[in-house]
Amino acid sequence: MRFIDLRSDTVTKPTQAMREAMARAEVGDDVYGEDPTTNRLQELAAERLGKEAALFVSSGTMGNLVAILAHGGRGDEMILGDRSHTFLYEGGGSSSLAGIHARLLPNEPNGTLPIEAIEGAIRPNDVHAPRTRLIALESTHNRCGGRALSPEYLDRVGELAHAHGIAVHLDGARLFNAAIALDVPVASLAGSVDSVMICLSKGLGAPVGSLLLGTRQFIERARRMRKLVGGGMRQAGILAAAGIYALEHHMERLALDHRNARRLAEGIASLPGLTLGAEGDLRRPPETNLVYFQVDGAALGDPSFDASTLSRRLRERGVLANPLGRRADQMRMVTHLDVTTRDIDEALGALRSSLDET
Ligand code: TLP
Repeated sequence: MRFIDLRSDTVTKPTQAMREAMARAEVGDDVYGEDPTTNRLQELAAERLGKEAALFVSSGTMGNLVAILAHGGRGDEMILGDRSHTFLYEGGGSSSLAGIHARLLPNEPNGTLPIEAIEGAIRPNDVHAPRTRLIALESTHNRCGGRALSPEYLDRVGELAHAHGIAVHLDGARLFNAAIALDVPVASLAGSVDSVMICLSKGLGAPVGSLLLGTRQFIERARRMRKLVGGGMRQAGILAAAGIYALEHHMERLALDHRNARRLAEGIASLPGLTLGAEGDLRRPPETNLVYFQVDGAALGDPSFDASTLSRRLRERGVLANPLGRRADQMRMVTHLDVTTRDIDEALGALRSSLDET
């Protein structure tokens, strides 16, 4: 059975052309800095994002961890959002491996942290307090419905942070989606942050890999940290070739994923028992490729019907989507390279018939 897999944009498989680029890749030992394809990927990404240097890492989680390790030291503090991926889904690596203390601020529904709240959370220079070293942002913001942070907001946070000698790290796992949605060059979203992590294996469709970008000096420190956590790769050019292919061929097409997400959202909004939108931000159409909705069994006359039940029924109909939330009252569907507009219409059909069963 062929599944329409809407669980995440991480599930994309390399295209034939991408596989061919991988097979052709010239390789060397990247721990010696001798892999020509990895070097080319790093240069290409640095140029696209307007940063001095880049480092290829195995995953987004590793990119964020390596950034945190390179920015801070044990007992330093990092300001970040309570819905951020780094806080929720990275195994607590910032505290357990980097020894960084987290100062959580509630995310606004649009993924921002209010400027005044950030300012208020910066520690005074006092022996009792940890030192605020880092502010971590995320764009697009996954749990805030895939919303994109504006260049103006990023500039304001950068200004505030730098006035206090604090660095800013941006989890840009889906930064290209943000650039497409805002219709701005991706470099305009990275200009005022000190480091940025981008993922190649989400909407861009590479099988593996992320990049961490920043100044040359920062990337040198990050390279040491990557080795420390076991992330030094050898003939990584095979993977980097997929990344180059993705950057060169798969960026513009993200607009199609966004259109598909809106089509899916419009269909969902018309179904009983489902309310479009991420928690705290209902009925908002998606800006990018993440479609969140709430599942209300009571409204369908069956309080036991939740997102887990819906997920099971969808699977029986060839559609994969994950339930979310402690009470399984939410669901996320993600559009990507391996999902066509026709698949979206089929998925809507499967949703409709799953609800009709109740
Ligand atoms: N997100 C995954 C899951 O971990 C939830 C997904 O399916 O969305 N930052 C952000 C904003 C992310 O969404 C993710 C992955 C990461 C970092 C981590 O990337 P990987 O999975 O490559 O470690």
